[in-house]
Amino acid sequence: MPNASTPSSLPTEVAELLQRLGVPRDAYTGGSLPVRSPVTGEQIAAVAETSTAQAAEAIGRAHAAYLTWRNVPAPRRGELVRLLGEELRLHKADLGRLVTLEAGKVPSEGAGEVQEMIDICDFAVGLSRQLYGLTIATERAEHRMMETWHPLGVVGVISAFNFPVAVWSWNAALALVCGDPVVWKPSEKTPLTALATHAIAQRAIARFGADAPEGLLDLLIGQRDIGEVLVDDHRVPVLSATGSTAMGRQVAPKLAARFARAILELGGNNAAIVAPSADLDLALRGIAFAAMGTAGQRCTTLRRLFVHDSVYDALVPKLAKVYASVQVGDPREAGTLVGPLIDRAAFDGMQKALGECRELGATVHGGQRVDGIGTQDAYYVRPALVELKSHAGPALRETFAPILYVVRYASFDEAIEWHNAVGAGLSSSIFTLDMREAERFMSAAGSDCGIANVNIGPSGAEIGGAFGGEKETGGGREAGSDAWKAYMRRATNTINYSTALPLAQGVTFDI
Ligand code: UN1
Repeated sequence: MPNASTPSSLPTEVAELLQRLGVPRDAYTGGSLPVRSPVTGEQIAAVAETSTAQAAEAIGRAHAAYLTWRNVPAPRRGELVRLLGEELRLHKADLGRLVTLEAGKVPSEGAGEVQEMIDICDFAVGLSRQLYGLTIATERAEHRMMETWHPLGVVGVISAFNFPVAVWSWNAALALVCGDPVVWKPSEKTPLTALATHAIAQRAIARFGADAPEGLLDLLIGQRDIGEVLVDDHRVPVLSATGSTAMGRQVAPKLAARFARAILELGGNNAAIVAPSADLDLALRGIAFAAMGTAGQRCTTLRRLFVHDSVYDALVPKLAKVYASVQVGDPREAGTLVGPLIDRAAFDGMQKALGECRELGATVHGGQRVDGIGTQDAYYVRPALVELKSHAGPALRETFAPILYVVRYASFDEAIEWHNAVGAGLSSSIFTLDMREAERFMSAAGSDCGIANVNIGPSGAEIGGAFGGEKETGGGREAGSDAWKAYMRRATNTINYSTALPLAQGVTFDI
């Protein structure tokens, strides 16, 4: 295990990575925004911030780019995304490592995040030849009715620290093939991976050539006021925002007031049901990754577990053992599965929730700080498993930390009721071998989430499906399936190739 005496060359390694990834030195040295690595807690860079005036200028450039880019044929636009995917493949190791150092993810998850970017690029390249509209039967003779999909305009992207680059790519890869420029405001906690991604994308643009207008992809570094520029600017007809439900509550009314589209990916309070017939060994592994992976800092993290009375004693003590033994530590060390929390606020939020649990008389396994890694400003915790007497208290809200609340249930109806009794509606799972239960869970009367899985935890979705959720999760859908439609406008076209002018609904208007 690493300890405080391990000499840290982290800032040097970060600078080397940024250099290899093509980020100019003045973008990350001497700027006004300090960047801290959650791995050691030390400062690793000082990034130059975008002013609100510069942000507005970037939106202006992006809007001008839209006027050109929309006329480039979609399959040709797809070629740019193909090149982006190629550049990401070339830089996967370095960008993945930077995700580890800046966001604290363990290496396989850092690399996995870049793989998710590559996957969505591949998906979008295919999509660039499949932006299909329907041909619709018309009620009028010698007429044709069809729909066409057109580019919409500048797409604003506000992303969070926990998926510092993949969320941009879900939006950017689709937006680009759909004919839309992208202006991105990453989390102020993870600007370095954004700068690196931007540099990679600029290389793809340079290879693509003159068809790509200036301002097609832009990056705004800063705090909330910079995000607000994107929210308020009428030249941004669609905004994808990932973050807390509180953030969504601020953003959504402003977008609605100017009739912009909102793609909101907000909080999750994801649950799993472990039914009497569950394969408990598989459930144990599925739960462990979903609840402790990414140190509980995915929006899809498993936070609530409903275990049937008949299997509770066979499963929960084993789970408690895994919680006690899982390797928590510096993500640069081999074997680490649980890295650091992003910052002190995350640690304090976790301790507060655990305190409330103790007051409720819950049994709390783990949750304590793991010392001796990095500086005092690095926050490592043993994941917490909390056996609750009832589905109450902090289990009803999202705490962005590795806490898994476990509640015993007796009837399937009761489990479904508790499952749906929270504000968020992102992801969900059931572990069962009973097909009736599985189907009920996925039915209209089952899980109310945007994602409902069987014998898989709620996290770690592939990009081929539409990603997002209901209720306080915000209703947005990104990535696969037909999520692309949010980035385009639909026109319904009716063409008359007759010499008559029959009106719909049999209306006559003889002049
Ligand atoms: C997020 O946590 O913001 O399904 C996104 C997953 C990942 C994406 C999570 N593919 O867990």
